[in-house]
Amino acid sequence: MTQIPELDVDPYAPENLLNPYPMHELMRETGPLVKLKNYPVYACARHQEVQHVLSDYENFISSAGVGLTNFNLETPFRPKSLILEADPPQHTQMRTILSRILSPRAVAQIRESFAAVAEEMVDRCVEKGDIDGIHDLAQPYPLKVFPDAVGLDDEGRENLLLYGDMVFNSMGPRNELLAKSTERMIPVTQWIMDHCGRDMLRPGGFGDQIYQAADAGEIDVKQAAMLVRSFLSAGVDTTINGLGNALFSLAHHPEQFAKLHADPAKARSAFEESLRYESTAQTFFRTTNKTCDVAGHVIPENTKVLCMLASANRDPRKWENPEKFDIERRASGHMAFGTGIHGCVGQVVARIEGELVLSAIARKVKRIEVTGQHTRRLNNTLRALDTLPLRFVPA
Ligand code: OVV
Repeated sequence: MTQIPELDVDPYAPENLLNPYPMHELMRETGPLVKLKNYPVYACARHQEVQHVLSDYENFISSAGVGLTNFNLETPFRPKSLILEADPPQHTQMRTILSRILSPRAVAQIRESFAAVAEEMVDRCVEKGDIDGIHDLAQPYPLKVFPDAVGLDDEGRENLLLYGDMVFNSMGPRNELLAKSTERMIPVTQWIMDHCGRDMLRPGGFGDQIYQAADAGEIDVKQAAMLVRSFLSAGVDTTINGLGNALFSLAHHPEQFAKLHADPAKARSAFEESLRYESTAQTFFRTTNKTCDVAGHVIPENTKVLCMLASANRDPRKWENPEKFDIERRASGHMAFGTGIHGCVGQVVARIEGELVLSAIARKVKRIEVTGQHTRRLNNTLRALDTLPLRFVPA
């Protein structure tokens, strides 16, 4: 058996967070499985191996954390998520509840209200003309519709942004980025936990529906609060940057935007392609439960395996012209939502947010112009924009 190649790359170095694509190519072309020199982890960057590791939940577990930190060796950054950082059968029980609340049927009921907000916000952007794609649209939209659907009050929602940034930074090393985002950890965590209580959640919303599962005896109230925490952790920063990355990709590919404008029904596939092309969640880890085999290589027990989702989404073994942003391609099979039992439980909600906003833009905007240099917000896990100066030329 051949030796596993060792690579001297740091996925968390600022230059790689700013532009991860050369590093992805190096990792993919070095082999199906590589070892990192700077961290005690193995990594896979090709589509096939990422899919393998994420699908094999019995060998590649989540309960030791899905970030760089191995919870068998170090204390978690916060009490473990009951769904993200859990394995069957505990995971299955929680997943059943959240998938029911976020099912296509349930989400169909909120579609109209999500659409109304998208129309209104895009109208305001068109009136302004010169906008910041992040601050005027990609951020306010999810920050309005998702917490509304969960059933939160309007006040203090900026805490959701700070908390999301913290949670996703905590999946990387304890670097400057984590230190900076945890400066306000105590009050932000306090706000989040306070807002996981039933008294803070509007009757009938997603949050309240979790408590209804507690009423039915499926879980206890402490578990219910922790599941609300999962919604507040995973539902905002992800969709903000999914939308931001979609706007970025469309603004930088005017010929693709022209196709969307000509046929707004392409909004859904345009959003899907932008998830493939600029994946919001760049990485997740698993931990080996026993000695494992990946692509003919042996990985020892209790070892972290880094899955490069965004790299799998540009693997030429899987995709034709992966570097081309093409809203007409079939982007299904991408790893941006993960796959398997831990595949994003909120993906139905994420997709309608993307579809509704892109559909409104497609109809109301003739052309998107880039009017200045965008800036990035570096995060250990998320591909995130800070600013995106654009002009929406009205249709
Ligand atoms: C997918 C995801 C990201 C961050 C947090 C959680 C889930 C959670 O369950 O708390």
